[in-house]
Amino acid sequence: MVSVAFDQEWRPRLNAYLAKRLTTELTQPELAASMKYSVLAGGKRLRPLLYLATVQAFEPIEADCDLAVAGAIELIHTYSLIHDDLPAMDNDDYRRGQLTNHKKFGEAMAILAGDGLLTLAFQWVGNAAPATLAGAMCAQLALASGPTGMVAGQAIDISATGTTLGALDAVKQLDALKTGALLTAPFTLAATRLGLDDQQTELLRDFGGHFGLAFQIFDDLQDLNGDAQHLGKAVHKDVAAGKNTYPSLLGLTGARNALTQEVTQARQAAVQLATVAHVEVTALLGFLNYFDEEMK
Ligand code: GRG
Repeated sequence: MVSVAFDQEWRPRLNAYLAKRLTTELTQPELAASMKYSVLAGGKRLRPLLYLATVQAFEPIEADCDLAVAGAIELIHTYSLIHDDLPAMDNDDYRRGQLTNHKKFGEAMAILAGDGLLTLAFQWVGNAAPATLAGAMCAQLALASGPTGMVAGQAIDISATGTTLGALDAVKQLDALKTGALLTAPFTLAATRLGLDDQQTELLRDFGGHFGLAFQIFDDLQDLNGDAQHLGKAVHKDVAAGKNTYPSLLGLTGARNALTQEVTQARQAAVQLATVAHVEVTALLGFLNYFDEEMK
């Protein structure tokens, strides 16, 4: 998925960092167990690795600061999954290959685990970021994850349940907030941490925006593969169920074309960034291989 050398170095370091801090810093045993259960269950670590890869394109990663910021992004992502799985939301039984948090620890503790992860993220960034940048980075994280970003997307999704949004633009807006905002956060946070100029920041945002859309289209296509043996039938099922997915709006070929287009645009943004900033973006481009399976 990511470039091999980058992944082999930073994925284990990030996982060890998360395990160590969650083991040493949390004092309430039941809450600690519940928070650790979901974070340490694994997951692709896409968002924190995107942050680290972006920083590394420009300068060496500073473990004390950058692992805290990367880890914080993963804490917020994990909180969102715990809350998304709750009976009041998606009511899911399994996540990351194991029982969902509320199935294991009960609903009340799962809510608190999510609350704990969300707030801990801001503690980590506030303490680890350079003093002159900590406020801005906390605000950026809030903007992406809170009521102007991911939480708003989730609210739109909940309000639209059972209705078909119908228009491609409406689905794009929903996804840009629900999954895209937190997927773009690694780039905006890295831009601030690195002190990038407006043009470089815009190109990174561009990469993040296209990556986020590609991620959602890919996720929709992959869901479909699991749904039925015959893809055409599965798309038809999505349409009949009023699902707001790219294949149900665009058809299978249309969704695959849209995925290819987003990946192409993300690649163009990264290549342009490499040119204007005179940096190496191999690790960033490596993330685009994630989508290969649906682009054959
Ligand atoms: C509850 C405030 C609140 C927000 C929830 C992220 C989210 C918003 C809901 C998740 C719903 C979902 C499964 C969307 C599909 C795309 C997605 C975000 C998948 C999960 O992210 P991955 O694939 O997960 O990066 P891992 O486990 O690999 O980290």
